[in-house]
Amino acid sequence: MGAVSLKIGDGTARFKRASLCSSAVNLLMLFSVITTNLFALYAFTYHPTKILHHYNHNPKNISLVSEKVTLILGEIESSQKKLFQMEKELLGYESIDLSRPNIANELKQFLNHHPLPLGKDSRTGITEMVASVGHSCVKSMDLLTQFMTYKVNGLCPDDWSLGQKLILQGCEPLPRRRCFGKTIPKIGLHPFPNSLWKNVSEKIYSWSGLGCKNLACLNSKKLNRDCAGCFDIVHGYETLKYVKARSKNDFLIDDVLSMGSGGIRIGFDIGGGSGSFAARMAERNVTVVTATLNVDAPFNEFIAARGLFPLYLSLDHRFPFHDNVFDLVHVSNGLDVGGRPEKLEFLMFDLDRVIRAGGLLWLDNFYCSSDDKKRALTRLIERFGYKKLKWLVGEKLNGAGKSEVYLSAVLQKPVRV
Ligand SMILES: *[C@@H]1O[C@H](CO)[C@@H](O)[C@H](O)[C@H]1NC(C)=O
Ligand SMILES: *[C@@H]1O[C@H](CO)[C@@H](O)[C@H](O)[C@H]1NC(C)=O
Ligand SMILES: CC(=O)N[C@H]1CO[C@H](CO)[C@@H](O)[C@@H]1O
Repeated sequence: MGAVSLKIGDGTARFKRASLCSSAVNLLMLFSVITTNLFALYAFTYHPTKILHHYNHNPKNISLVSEKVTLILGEIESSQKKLFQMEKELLGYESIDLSRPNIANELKQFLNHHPLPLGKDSRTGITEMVASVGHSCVKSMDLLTQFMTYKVNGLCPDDWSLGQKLILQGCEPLPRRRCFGKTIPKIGLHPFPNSLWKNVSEKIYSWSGLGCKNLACLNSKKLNRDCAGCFDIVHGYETLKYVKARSKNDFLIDDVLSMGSGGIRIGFDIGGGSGSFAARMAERNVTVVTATLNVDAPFNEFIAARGLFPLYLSLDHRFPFHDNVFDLVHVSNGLDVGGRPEKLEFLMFDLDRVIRAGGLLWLDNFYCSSDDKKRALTRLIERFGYKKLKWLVGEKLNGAGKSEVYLSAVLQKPVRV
């Protein structure tokens, strides 16, 4: 069985390759651009005139000319194909080689292309069904094979954390499976909106693969910059967030809502911890989707138990929303992408894409590890031409008594023509 190439270009590209590799790709791209242009120059400027001049006493020879041009074009096409192939090999995402040994049979089943029974679909132009799986999965074949080893129609192994590990390694989206996921009885769920701020039995969450096995343990930890004790939604600081400011960097939800032109009805929260932002918004009749993985805690299940909408998605994935849909996007430290400027740019452009004109981008206590970083972020934001409705750079002391710089801002997306 030969290699099965994967669908690429669906926005799942990761940016984890070594910079050496990306500069090689850049060089290739440059080379490709130059050769293409040279060929074009050759084909359309210099050569034809010469040929035409040579044969212009007989118009029938024009077919000879067009023959030559066709040859040249064929030459261009084949060299572009070669370059494309080289580039793919460098990036390492050409295909998952299903012929190699120890590949799970279910992975082969899932990835095999299925020709459409009636040939080409006239509406979409596609001729076969392809399965969508992250191209970086090819780098985690052992884990992926483990993930795809299960009994068809049986119970899936209790391995959600294995799936998440793959996602964190860039294997996103994961392949689909044909086994039944583990179910946990969801007993004692409260009706909405009471569910927003009420405890439920912690037995309804999946604790496998997690260091903590209960909420008390989670609450004693700083799980990330936006979640220190964030699972205590009855007594904790979580109950004050967005309605009572601790520092001038904390904007209040009602203040921000009053800035939205045309009304704020739907929003997207990135890195939203246990979902309290969406909960406060729900109380104001605003529907917010909260994007989070389950790193170190059952964030998704917790958010869902509150009657809110969790979106299990890494930040490296293109947002699964159409352009210009959200009235508001709220981002806290999710934007922290490890100092790769181009990565932050891709993220910002994708954020910008999903916000509607006149919609708001709320940067909430974004931690700037250095002055350079703050300047870079400021320059990037200014490039988008947002109106700064609020802009505040503040300092806070961290646990170790060291001062840290935070940026909070409410920005309004302009109408671009
Ligand atoms: C709710 O759960 C938290 C743990 O997350 C606990 O500390 C708190 O006492 C519980 N509150 C009530 C009213 O049961
Ligand atoms: C939310 O919607 C309900 C039902 O339409 C309404 O009764 C309530 O006043 C609204 N709340 C706010 C804060 O707008
Ligand atoms: C150089 C060349 O091939 N010239 C040809 C142009 O076309 C005439 C008629 O078709 C031929 O007789 C020539 O040989």
